[in-house]
Formats: sequence, structure tokens, C-alpha cells
Amino acid sequence: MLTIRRFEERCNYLFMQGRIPSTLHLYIGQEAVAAGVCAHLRPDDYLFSTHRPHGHAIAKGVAPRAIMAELYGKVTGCCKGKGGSMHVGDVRVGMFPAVAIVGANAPLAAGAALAAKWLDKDRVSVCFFGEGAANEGAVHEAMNMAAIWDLPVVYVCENNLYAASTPFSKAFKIQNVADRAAAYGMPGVIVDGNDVEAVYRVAGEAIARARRREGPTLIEAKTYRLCGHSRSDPRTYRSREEEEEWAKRDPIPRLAGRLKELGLASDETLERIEQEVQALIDNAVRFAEESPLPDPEDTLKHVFWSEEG
Ligand SMILES: Cc1ncc(C[n+]2csc(CCOP(=O)(O)OP(=O)(O)O)c2C)c(N)n1
Repeated sequence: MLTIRRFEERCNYLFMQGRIPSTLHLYIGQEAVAAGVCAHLRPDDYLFSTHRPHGHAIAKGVAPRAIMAELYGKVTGCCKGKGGSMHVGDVRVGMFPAVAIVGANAPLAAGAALAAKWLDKDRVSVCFFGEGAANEGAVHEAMNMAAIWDLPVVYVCENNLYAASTPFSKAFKIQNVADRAAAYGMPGVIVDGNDVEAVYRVAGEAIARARRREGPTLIEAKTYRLCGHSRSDPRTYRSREEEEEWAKRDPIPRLAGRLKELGLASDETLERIEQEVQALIDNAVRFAEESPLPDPEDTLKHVFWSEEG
């Protein structure tokens, strides 16, 4: 969780300095969802992410230096500098390059789960998406097919209350996205997405269920992005008071407090973790800055699959 937070804070700083091109959709505030879910995944399980993928990628095991180099457009990036922020991924650790078309990853996750079933593997697919994506047709079709075929897939809706600037209440007549699960015939579970322990418990059950071939689950993690939607969002569609209320539920200090309460970590331990994470991020930035840009001659290589790779 802390690696995700510090990685993105640094990205934001580098972006403001003009060192990172293009755009960024930060995951700040939602880290407990990625961490709680991905803690259950093996490298051969599949993860499908969105336009907000850095946290998912780090939690699934993509090296922060390879993600940072990707943001810089460098050849050492996880997609050889051709994907950028919205397409980070590394199939070697089971993370497919993220899909920035809202909702379009849901059928891909179902397809990968169908492949696992056909190949008789006990791997699962996890699909992260926002509540805005929950109103896309592809998501409904995918969930319906996943349910009728008992596919080993877990759909995780990160309900951060806003789809860009559209509040949840303006896009839904219902209170919970998870209530829709009943219409597909799968369990729908609501969880506090800022409580990593709760996410871990709920995700563990859903992933175990998928591995047992008992079918998909829809998890709705109620959370909040503490930052704007993307780089230049003045956040005029929500109040500073609301943001302050959610900042009090920040998952990172919340976990630190819980660890201390349980006697599992002292202030010194937490400080040491902080320093280790900072060193990891410093190293990632150095690696990205020192890496070469791709050769323009290679523009069309690795775009489509071929025997040569
Ligand atoms: C099909 C499609 N429509 C619109 C967009 C533009 N767009 C990018 S992110 C976004 C909001 C998505 O909201 P949500 O699914 O709730 O995810 P969040 O940004 O909250 O993580 C939109 C509309 C897109 N990328 N793809």
C-alpha cells in the first residue's frame, strides 16, 4: 500500500515538473483495494485493470522501476515504452496491459477465465473497474456469461463515488452496484474499500470460490480517490469538506494505527518501512531517467503478436 502511495506521489511530482509526458490517473486513496485483493493472487492468476492501473500493477508484482520507465516512455518500461500510464502491465506476472476503454476489460477477464477452465487450470481472473464502468453494456454481458458458465473470475468494482466528474447519485437509481449481482445469479458483496483487512477477507472468499470452480463474484469496494480524476482536475464537482471527511478514512494511516494497536509494528518499524519504500522509488526514478528512449525504427515491433516476439 505504501509503495503504491509513494510511487504515485512521486509520479505526480515528476509530472508537474514535465518529466513524465502524457497524462496520469492517480489511485491515491484506493490502495487498500489493490493490496487486499492481490495478496491472494499467484503470478499465474490474471489481472485486468483500467485507466487507473499503477496500484493494481504494483500489487500484482510488476516492478515499480519497469512501471516508472514505462511512464517515461523508455525502452526498459514494462511495455517497452509504447503503452504509457494507461496500459501498464507485464504478462510474466499475470497482469495484462491495462485497458483504458472504460468497461472493456470485463469481457477480457471472462475470456481469460474461460481459457483457464478449458485448459483445466485452477487459476482465476480478477477484473478491476470503476462504478462508471458498471453502466457500460460490455460489463453486463461479461458478468452474465461468467455467471452462466461458472467462470473463475472475480469482478471488483471500486466505487470511488465519481466517474470523472459524475457523482454516483446522478448515474444510479440504486444505492449499491453489488445489488446488481442478483440479476446475474452471482454473489454480490459490499466491503469498506478503505479497510485492507476487510477487503482481504472478502476477496479471499471470492477468489477461493472461483478456484473451487463455483463461479464468479461481484465485489463492490466503497472507497474514494483522494486526488482529482486526472492531471488537471480542479475538483469543482465536490466539496473540500467531503474530501476532508474521506481523508480521515485514509487506508494507510488506518492500517498503521491498527498494526500498532495489535502490537505488530512499532513506530521504528513503520519508519524503516517508509525509508525502504522511498529508496525503492528513488531507484525506480533513477532507472527510468537513465534508460534510453526506444529506437524510432522499432515503432511497429511488438505491437502485434508474432513468432519473433
Ligand atoms: C468507453 C469509454 N468512455 C469514456 C471514456 C473516458 N473516461 C475515461 S475515465 C472515465 C471515468 C470512469 O469512471 P469509473 O469507471 O468510475 O472509474 P474511475 O475513474 O472512478 O476510477 C471516462 C468517462 C473512456 N475511456 N472509455
